[in-house]
Amino acid sequence: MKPSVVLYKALPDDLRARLDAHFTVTEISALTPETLSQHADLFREAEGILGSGGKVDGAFLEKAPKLRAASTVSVGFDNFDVDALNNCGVVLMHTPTVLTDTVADTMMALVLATARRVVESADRVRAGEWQGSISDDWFGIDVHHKKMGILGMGRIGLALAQRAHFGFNMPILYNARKHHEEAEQRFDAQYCDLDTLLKESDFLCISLPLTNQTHHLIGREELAKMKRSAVLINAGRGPVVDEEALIAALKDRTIYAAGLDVFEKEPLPVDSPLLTMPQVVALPHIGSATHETRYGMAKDAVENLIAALTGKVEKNCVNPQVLK
Ligand code: 8YV
Repeated sequence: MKPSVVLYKALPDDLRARLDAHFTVTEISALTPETLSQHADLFREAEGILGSGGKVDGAFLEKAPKLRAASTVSVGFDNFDVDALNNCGVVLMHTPTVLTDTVADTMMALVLATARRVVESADRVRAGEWQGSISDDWFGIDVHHKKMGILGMGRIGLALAQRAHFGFNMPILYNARKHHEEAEQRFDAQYCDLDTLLKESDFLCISLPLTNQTHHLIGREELAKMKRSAVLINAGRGPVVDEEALIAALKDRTIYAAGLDVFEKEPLPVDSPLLTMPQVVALPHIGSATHETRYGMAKDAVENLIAALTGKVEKNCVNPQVLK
């Protein structure tokens, strides 16, 4: 008998067919407390789950006693309690490589959009405000040759450094848990402590996962250390930045602008003060959202689940220790 799998994200037909060839698959709309109780029988039998979004913690695992593998269509896995998975011997698979360039492109788009006031200017044109040659109240700030500060030098940070160094002649500063030799050799990136990064960066780009250590890493004190002309970009996870402190800093002009793809609460509530500020570019978590990359992520997630449930895991595993 084929193992039972609960799918909580729609897949392209060809990938769904691959999954069906290996497993008995039942698709549900999403992974929420409601669907969990609604489909309790399915989860009780499930050996695998595949999807994105939704909390997978100790309480979930109690309801899925036969679970052996979870495959997330994302690089981030902050909605999984990895300790609880380890205790239950559940393998967690993710998609860390396929989205790197796409997310770095999104970050660069936010850098350009905020600095050059792209969204705001386009809105003003649409509103009929372009009536003659533009005055300096339309001007933005340069990107090229400015200091690019990268907080978190993983795959995405490295791809951002490459764009900034070769494409925009930007000196690269970075802070990470440890030195990144490749970034230093290829892009002349300078390692510095967080304080120096905050003080020196013209663009502070956050590319960190959400963990207990990174939650609210950037708060009121950190924002106060930044240059008044600096721009904050976050495309990692919203709660790395204390959003209330960021709103205050933008209101007080402590920093120049913010480009945000992620928020403490998603979708961003429509009454968020961030949406009233022209110096904020807010995107709906589109970091990896291109047709090509989302297909690639789904494909990796399908292959990851097949590998995990057939005991042939070679890559993309968050907790390989449970395989031993
Ligand atoms: C999407 C992401 O949010 O990969 C991640 O960690 O944040 C994004 O790519 C999403 O999870 C795609 O399903």
